[in-house]
Amino acid sequence: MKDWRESCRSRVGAKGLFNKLKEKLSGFKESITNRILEKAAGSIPIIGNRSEPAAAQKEIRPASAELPVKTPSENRSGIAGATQVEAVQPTRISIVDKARSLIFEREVILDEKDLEEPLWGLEMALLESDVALPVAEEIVSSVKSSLVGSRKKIGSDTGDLVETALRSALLKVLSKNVFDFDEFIKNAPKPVKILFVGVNGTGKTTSIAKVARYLKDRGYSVVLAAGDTFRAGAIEQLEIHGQRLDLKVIKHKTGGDPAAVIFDAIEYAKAHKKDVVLADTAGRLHTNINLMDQMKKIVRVTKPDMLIFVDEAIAGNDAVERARLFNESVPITGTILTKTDADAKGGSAISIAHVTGKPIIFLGVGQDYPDLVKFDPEWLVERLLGD
Ligand SMILES: Nc1nc2c(ncn2[C@@H]2O[C@H](COP(=O)(O)OP(=O)(O)O)[C@@H](O)[C@H]2O)c(=O)[nH]1
Ligand SMILES: [Mg+2]
Repeated sequence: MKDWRESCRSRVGAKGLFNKLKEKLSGFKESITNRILEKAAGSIPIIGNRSEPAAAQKEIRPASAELPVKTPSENRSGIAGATQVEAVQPTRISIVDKARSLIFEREVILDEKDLEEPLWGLEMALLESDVALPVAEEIVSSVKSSLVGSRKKIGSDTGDLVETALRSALLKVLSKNVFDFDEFIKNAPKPVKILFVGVNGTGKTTSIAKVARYLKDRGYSVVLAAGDTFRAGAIEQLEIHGQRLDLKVIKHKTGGDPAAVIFDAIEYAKAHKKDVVLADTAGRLHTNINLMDQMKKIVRVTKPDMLIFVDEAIAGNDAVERARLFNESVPITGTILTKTDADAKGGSAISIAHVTGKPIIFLGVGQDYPDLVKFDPEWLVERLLGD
């Protein structure tokens, strides 16, 4: 089978996932790199490798008045034996360019003061991208501790140095809570009961259909429970997915008790030896006490093996805050973050697991059934820092 990371890559392919954040991180890399080069330029006599001063001199010669002249033998593009002599045109070399050539294989020590401004810029960039404050602070402090103090060998890898610091800071916050959905399904007693909750319109029903397809593709039998008995048309919406995916949908009438529908779906799954029950619920706001109490009742009656909170990445900090409050009300297993294909900021994807202490399980990356990506911190970091 094709490596799933490869298939994720092709799924989101040209889509501009988290483009704005990506741009900001790249701006940060550039500002630190320039800072390092400026510092190196200002401190060459002190930090330069004293055993090679001549080499350093040679490097900057093009900036001086003494221009190198190509000899005929060096003039490789010329006709052999020709006596044509061609002067290299003087070029304006900036202090950063000069430093770049001088400091290759030399060392610069970055102190807190050097990093103050770029790190402030990084924190602002993260906050503007809807990364939650404690998460932004943790990323900044982790980048700072990898860059400050130790002697850094500066060469062609200056950009790599900053990228490595950013990469490990992001991975640290993203990898705190990882969860292998496939392993869980494989090992859990059947039927595995999965309940989907969240506010209205975030993509619960669509995500249920995507997860159903994901499980079907992996050989599991699935039953759908039409637990959104509140919204007109919600049962029909799930039924259409059921028809398309050839899955049994257990339903009652609109206005019925959602806990009873889901309970029936579980009984059906037991009787027919189905592997997984995916239960839909009505959208509810975390501020609506009655509906939050109803959710608690559904959980009490149906005892789900997984409680998945669904929210949309484009909601940014709101999504993170809702996840936190849902998790406080009924402990969630993790989150499906939808509509990442429409989210340029990426802040909720970076913050939600950290703030709730529960993993992101899948990302929704579009409206079609295969537009579901199993969450992988390394994959996300690659999207943010890769070319
Ligand atoms: N672009 C995009 N749209 C999505 C995604 N997930 C769901 N949607 C759309 O969001 C809208 C609401 O989805 P629905 O599943 O009905 O939300 P629910 O009210 O939470 O059940 C629909 O138009 C879906 O097609 C996603 O990952 N990307
Ligand atoms: Mg729905």
